[in-house]
Amino acid sequence: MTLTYRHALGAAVILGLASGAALAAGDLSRQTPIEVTVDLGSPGKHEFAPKQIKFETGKLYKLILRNNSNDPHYFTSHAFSAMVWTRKAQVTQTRDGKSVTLAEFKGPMREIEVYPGYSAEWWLVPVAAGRATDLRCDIKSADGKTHADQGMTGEIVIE
Ligand SMILES: [Cu+2]
Repeated sequence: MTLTYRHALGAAVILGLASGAALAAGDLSRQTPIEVTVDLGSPGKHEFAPKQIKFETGKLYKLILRNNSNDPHYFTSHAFSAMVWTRKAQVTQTRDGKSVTLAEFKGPMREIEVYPGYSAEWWLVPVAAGRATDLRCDIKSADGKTHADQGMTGEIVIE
């Protein structure tokens, strides 16, 4: 019994090695990520740059949300979050010229807030095509208006 089991296991390992490439090709989460950078605000301006973001279904993306402004900003689109599968979100920092990961979050993502001078990475695979027109930042300014009211809105297209 033990011998048979070992034999079967050995065969499975050999088979696994032989078909490793084919298996990896089917695992969409293990692709080399396509980098997409979105600037959340710029000094004195509340806006997403670019304002329209494009993705394709089935590809792994590293969506870099970079905040070079003086205010915190949200990246909120519930329509978008419902059309993607999240591999992880992570916070990185540059130390001695090298990117170091400080934290990694696993599970579905709804929105991300990025603080001034920092960036966050959202690793995702779009699983449905469509148009999300609800991208916005709902942070309130001193005058009571949200950043979205001041133009910090955008659109995400998944083809
Ligand atoms: Cu904002």
